[in-house]
Amino acid sequence: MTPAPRVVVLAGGVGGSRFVLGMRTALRERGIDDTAAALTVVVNTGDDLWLSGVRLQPDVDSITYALAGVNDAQRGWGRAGDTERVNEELRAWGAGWPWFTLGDLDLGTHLARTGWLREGLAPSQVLERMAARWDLGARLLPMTDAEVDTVVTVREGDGIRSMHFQEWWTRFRATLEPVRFDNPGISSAVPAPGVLEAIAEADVVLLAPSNPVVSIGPILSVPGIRDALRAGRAPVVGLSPVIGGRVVRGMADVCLAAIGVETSASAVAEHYGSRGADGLLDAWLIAEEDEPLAAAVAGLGIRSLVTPLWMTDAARSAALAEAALVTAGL
Ligand code: FO1
Repeated sequence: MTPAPRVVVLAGGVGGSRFVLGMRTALRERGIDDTAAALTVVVNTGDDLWLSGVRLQPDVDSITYALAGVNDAQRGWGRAGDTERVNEELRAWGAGWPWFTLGDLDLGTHLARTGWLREGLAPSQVLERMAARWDLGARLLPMTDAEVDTVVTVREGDGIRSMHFQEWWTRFRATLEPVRFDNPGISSAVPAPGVLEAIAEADVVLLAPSNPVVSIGPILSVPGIRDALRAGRAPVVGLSPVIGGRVVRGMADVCLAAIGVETSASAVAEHYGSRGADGLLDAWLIAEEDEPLAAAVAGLGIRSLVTPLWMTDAARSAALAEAALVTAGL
């Protein structure tokens, strides 16, 4: 029995959740029972925000709920079958954001988390406590315990203004042209406990097909994480979030344009860079539709694997995760 591979996945919310579920299944199908010992997920916390006095961690909650099987799979966030009685009352009070829905069960999460934060627990300790409620089959770590919410600066008329990422995303649906994304305070943040150790001990580190700018980007911006990936012995394997010139979810193309990256599988690979050229990637998984780009990816010094990338169901997600492990030689 070969020892279980130690897999680290850097992930955002919705695309990340699907891939992480697929990886858990792929490891189980390899006969690994204790997948939590084999699979560590480093989660983006740039989407986090304070609202109505509670701390929300959307990507952390999306992945936790998905692994627990209690997520609202249609919306991609929040709890299955949730209700909105408290939300209606918050609206009646004019509290919070009228365009942002806080479900009743979801509020339970935010209240529990906020209470523990106020008692002095760090976000990573809160996550460990919350994750223990379910048998998630993976270890979840926030990228950092510091508050580094993403701020989007947008062009509006002939001026520019900044807003929390969540307002840009949920109120304006990313329709205001972004000119830059920042995570104030991130330069003095440190990786959450366990993150650097997990990367150092990993047999493979995977960049999930999440938004390269607002999901994977903040993780790589936490001081020490990029260097740990480059210094580590584990191959870094990325999965393209772009298929056939289109982003799979969300408004990643708008984000990519803001940082001058064209929406193509090869351009995102170039954005992450090859390990040999001061970048991160050893390998890059692209969709069959993008097979013509394989040569361009190879030209970057990055091994590419053409494989089905659409995670249309659990089996496809597991097959993709298995392909990523094989690409890493596992
Ligand atoms: N997204 C929306 O488009 N509208 C909402 O009202 C909304 C509420 C919400 C509440 C909790 C939570 O964890 C996520 C929520 N999201 C909502 C999704 C959120 O904006 C995204 O999950 C990520 O931050 C982007 O990936």
